[in-house]
Amino acid sequence: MGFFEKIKKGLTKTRNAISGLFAGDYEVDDEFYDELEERLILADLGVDIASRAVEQLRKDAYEKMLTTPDRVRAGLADILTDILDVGSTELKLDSKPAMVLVIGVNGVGKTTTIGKLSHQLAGEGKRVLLCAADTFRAAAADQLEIWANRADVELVRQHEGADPASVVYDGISAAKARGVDVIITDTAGRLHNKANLMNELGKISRVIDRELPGSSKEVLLVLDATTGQNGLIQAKQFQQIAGVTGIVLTKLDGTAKGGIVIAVANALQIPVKYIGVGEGIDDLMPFNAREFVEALI
Ligand SMILES: Nc1nc2c(ncn2[C@@H]2O[C@H](COP(=O)(O)OP(=O)(O)OP(=O)(O)O)[C@@H](O)[C@H]2O)c(=O)[nH]1
Ligand SMILES: [Mg+2]
Repeated sequence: MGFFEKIKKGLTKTRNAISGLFAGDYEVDDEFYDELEERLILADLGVDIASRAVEQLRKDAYEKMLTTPDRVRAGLADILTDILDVGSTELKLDSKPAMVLVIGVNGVGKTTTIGKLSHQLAGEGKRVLLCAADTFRAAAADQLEIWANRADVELVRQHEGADPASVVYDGISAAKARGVDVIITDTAGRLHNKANLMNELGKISRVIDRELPGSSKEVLLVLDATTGQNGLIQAKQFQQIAGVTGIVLTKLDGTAKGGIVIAVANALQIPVKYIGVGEGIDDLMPFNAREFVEALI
């Protein structure tokens, strides 16, 4: 199944709510735009972007004489795709080894995403090593180990309670010694407002920069799409501490309304690189802005 089919199902409710407005053949008026703005806000785009997008749409519609709902819809799709276009959606993994650091609050899907991503990278012929820097609970490393086995990739772990930064150090040493292409580091879920845990993340980041100077480093912030606008606040804090290079939005197969993808990309000017559309190993899709917008509206 392609990107479009996979996300289309999860976004059915949002799409139905928005696209109902575009059905039929009538002349659009002020009331139409007001209603559209409201429906975009309800779809989790946030007040800011919803009003900006609709304002732009009114202008475009006037200039390009888009008078039918059908053509206005196409105009809106262009605007939303533009908002999502804030940088390359591909992972930059040029050095050997390259580092992918995966961060986010509790339970958003970090470990699962790592399992799926290692499967993809291994499928491309890359040698992948997982680094279990979530030492908070023993079960966390066990969970990562299960994914390592499923994806048939390597794993470095220590005992429960070990210093996460030292696990990262070990992982990097092992990767260098073994000729690994990509290290993917799992971290403990942490609330963005817990200072000591955020500092720990800063320390991990510094170890990576020290041990892998000049190497490719992707910092993927995983956000649960069903948490809506709260994801925005989390993202800003993580961005400050760890310099996020890409967003992964998970659970878009569930009750998520989808608009949060646009809100986050816009607020942070960080590209969405992947979306999670299920719990299985194949349920991670590289992000495609145009197709996402088409599925959304
Ligand atoms: N439906 C759905 N469930 C997902 C997706 N990604 C992860 N999950 C589920 O979300 C739950 C939490 O996933 P984890 O990968 O353990 O999340 P985590 O961020 O590592 O959690 P902590 O390490 O405790 O912070 C699990 O039940 C996953 O199966 C997704 O894209 N869709
Ligand atoms: Mg985890």
